[in-house]
Amino acid sequence: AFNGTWKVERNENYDKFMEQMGINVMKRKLAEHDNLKVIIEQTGDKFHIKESSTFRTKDIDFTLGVQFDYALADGTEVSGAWEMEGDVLKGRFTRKDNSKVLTTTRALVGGELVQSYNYDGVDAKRIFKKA
Ligand code: MYR
Repeated sequence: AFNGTWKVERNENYDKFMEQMGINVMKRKLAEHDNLKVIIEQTGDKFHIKESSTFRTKDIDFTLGVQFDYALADGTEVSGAWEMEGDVLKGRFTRKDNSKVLTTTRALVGGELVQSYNYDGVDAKRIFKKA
């Protein structure tokens, strides 16, 4: 059900979230308008994701429940895994530099893909529309 091409349409509290992540104001301004596009291909419990934005393009492969490494667009490295709970993807990732946890979910809400983020007490959302 997550399969498809998703383009970010709007953000909620994303600037505050990135600030909590320690990202400077110039990068935050650019990241707020990064035109993020994710192409999701799920086959069973395996996912292939093509991420593209004004910062980079990147291919990611993961299997539900299996830990993998990922670098955020600013270079911050995390390690963690996605799990499926009902119809919701739940991710739990740990920053390698400070061991703090970043949790994230992906859910389909009214035809939109809603990705939520939590880091160090700050929540944000990015909402994607199907291309
Ligand atoms: C994916 O499923 O797209 C790849 C794995 C994602 C791992 C964690 C995502 C956290 C992204 C946070 C970005 C916030 C930048 C401050």
